[in-house]
This record gives sequence, structure tokens and C-alpha cells, in this order.
Amino acid sequence: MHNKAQRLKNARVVEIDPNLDPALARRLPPGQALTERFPILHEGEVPQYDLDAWTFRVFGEVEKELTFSLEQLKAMKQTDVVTDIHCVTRWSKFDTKWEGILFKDLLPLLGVKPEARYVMVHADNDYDTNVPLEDLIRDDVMLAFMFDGQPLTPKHGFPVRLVVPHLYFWKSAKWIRGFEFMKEDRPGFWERNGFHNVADPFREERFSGEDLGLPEDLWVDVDYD
Ligand SMILES: Nc1nc2c(c(=O)[nH]1)N[C@H]1C(S)=C(S)[C@@H](COP(=O)(O)O)O[C@H]1N2
Ligand SMILES: [Mo]
Repeated sequence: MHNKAQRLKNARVVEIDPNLDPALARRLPPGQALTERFPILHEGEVPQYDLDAWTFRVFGEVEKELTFSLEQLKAMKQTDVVTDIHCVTRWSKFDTKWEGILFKDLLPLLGVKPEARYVMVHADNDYDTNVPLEDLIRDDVMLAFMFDGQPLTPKHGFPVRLVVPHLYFWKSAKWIRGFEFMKEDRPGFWERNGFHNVADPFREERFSGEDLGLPEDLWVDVDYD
């Protein structure tokens, strides 16, 4: 098991704030604590781009491989989404506001074969994460360019990241560069390294294998913009 997954398992339990409004408490998955800030978490370096040379590649179970430029993506219909997000390191943030292309609006343009049931989301640097196609066609899943009315900052995924609000946030790949459509599921980076394949926060699907259910507060000393 990757040592981040191991550290998470060994960390101490987060106490639920007893004064939290019940309406908000219902939106908070088990073992999570609310934060107003927006922690920054990733492996490796923040990529630097020549935006004119940047491409987004669609391949695998598609009629024909496609490549989009940033300009082409930005010219597509942009939608606002306001949603809660939940990180496996035990912070949740409510009412985050994103703007970008809904995955379900992009999908019809991609010529995806009917056999495709899973997507490997490819991102810089050397990051990938697997998500069932079914999960990506929800109303609030998007390729986001903007957060809180501003372009994404480099550390939060500029120029474009995925946002899959109903799964732990490691599925929301920053610096995305392509979608690989697949017949069969295959684990991505964290899914190969001790994290759960599905990642539903309301079911506390944090780890693969034996889930000790032990929480974490690593986000207290992480980076912020
Ligand atoms: N490309 C890339 N995307 C990534 C990661 C990464 O290491 N590389 N880390 C993931 C993890 S583990 C989390 S919790 C979120 C954090 O997003 P944030 O830094 O905007 O809070 O990004 C996800 N997307
Ligand atoms: Mo994470």
C-alpha cells in the first residue's frame, strides 16, 4: 500500500462538530469536517503550459481519436455548477462554484462506442483516475475552467480540471489532458495505491481492502493559494 493511504489509515479520528446546523450536517459525509478554505493536494509538480500547444485527447473505445485545443473547448457551452466537495483526507467544502463544460454536453461530440463503460481520466503530471461512464453523465460533472468566478489557479488545476462532486476528490483530476474510453475497468493512480475503486464519500469508500475506518487531519497543514 502507498504510504499516503497507510498514513490516512493511521491518523486520528475527526470529531463531528456538535453545533453544526442539522441541515448542513446532513450534507456532511461520515468522518468529514467542514472547511471554508480550499486546500491544495497533489503528487508531483504543478505543470507549466504553452497553452497554444496544449491538447486534450479522446481515445480508446471511440469511432475516431479526437484532439481538442483549449480554444475549441472554451468555445463550447459553459455551465455553472454549485456543489459540495469531499476529500479523502477528511475535509469537505460546501457550495463550491465552478464553471465549465458539463461532461454530458461534451459526450455526444465524442463518437463513443456503445461498448464503452469506463473512463480513464488522464492528467499531468502522470496522474490518472478511473470513473464509470455512468458517473460522469450526472448533471453536475464537468470540465471546469473557473472556480468562484475566476480562472483556476495553477495549483488548483489551470487550465482545466475535472469535477466529480459525488466521489472523493481524488477522482476530480487537475490538469486533465484526455479521456480514454474503456470496455473494462482499470485502476488509476490512487486506485492502484490503496484507495477505494469507487470512492463514494457517503459510504466512506476511502480505502481498498480492509477499511479500518480511521480518519485523518492531514489537511490542517496543507498548502493554500
Ligand atoms: N493531476 C492531478 N490531479 C489531482 C491530483 C494529482 O496528484 N494530480 N490529486 C487529487 C487529489 S488526491 C485531490 S484531494 C484533489 C485536490 O484538489 P485541490 O488541490 O484543488 O484541492 O486533486 C486531485 N487531482
Ligand atoms: Mo486527495
